[in-house]
Amino acid sequence: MDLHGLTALVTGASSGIGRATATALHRLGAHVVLVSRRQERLDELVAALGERATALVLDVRDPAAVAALADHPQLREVALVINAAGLALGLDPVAQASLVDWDTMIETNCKALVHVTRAMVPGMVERRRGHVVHIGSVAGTYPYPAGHVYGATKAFVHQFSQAMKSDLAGTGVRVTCIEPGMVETEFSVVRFAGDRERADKVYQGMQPLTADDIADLVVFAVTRPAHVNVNIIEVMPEAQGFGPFLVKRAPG
Ligand code: NDP
Ligand code: 8X3
Repeated sequence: MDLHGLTALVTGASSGIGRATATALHRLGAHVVLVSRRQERLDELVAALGERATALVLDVRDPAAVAALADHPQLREVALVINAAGLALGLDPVAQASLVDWDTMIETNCKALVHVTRAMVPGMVERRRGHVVHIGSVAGTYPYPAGHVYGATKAFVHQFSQAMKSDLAGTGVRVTCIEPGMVETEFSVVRFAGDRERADKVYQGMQPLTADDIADLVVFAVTRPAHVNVNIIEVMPEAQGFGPFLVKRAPG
């Protein structure tokens, strides 16, 4: 499908899923507006993409900067919003985990995502055209040890997305939540505070998904005919699965 003439706002565009999605949407003809905090990464992507790409350096946790997106000249007619900015921090059990990390995950994965959405959706409803894609996670549905707050933020994204669908039905604005399992990006390097060796171990001996695999699914969702809304896509590497319930038994 041709996305020529459409504008896509992509948060988290400096790396991983956001970057791959921005690149894929641009390849299909969209003008991409790239948001993240790292200017040099965005500048490098804009240079690689050439025309139809704009870098907007901002922290999505800054409510004023996010609210101002609604009036940005490049976003007045925005058709696609891809909420990919997000992160996991730490993998310590609930009694030891860092409250600062918890706050950062909640502020980024939940609060910032709803602020970006709230800034963009009114214009889309007015124009009777738009599509919001959230990047959730399997961690929002299936618990795993030390996944507590990260998983809870993604459960929030899942439910927010579904509830948005209720409100937006009939407005011409679509909403999709894509919920991946393991994708090799900078995700684990960020989770383990820059410890690349520990991050690499997460993907050792198995084939994880790639950011391009997820970008393909975003493209699939946004290129369906206008009457088709893909609600949720859950996706995992072939090598990932589910564990059994944990039962702690009394000794003896
Ligand atoms: P990356 O770390 O590669 O990318 C994360 C992106 O989010 C970066 O571009 C980063 O940009 C941006 N970001 C983080 N915090 C902020 C902020 N405060 N303001 C603006 N931008 C921010 O990870 P992924 O691509 O893997 O992650 C993308 C999304 O996918 C996240 O929501 C993640 O939870 C989700 N996900 C990832 C999975 C995985 O296994 N990789 C699986 C399931 C879901 P910068 O640092 O430049 O600001
Ligand atoms: C990240 C997916 O399985 O590493 O959202 O928690 S997982």
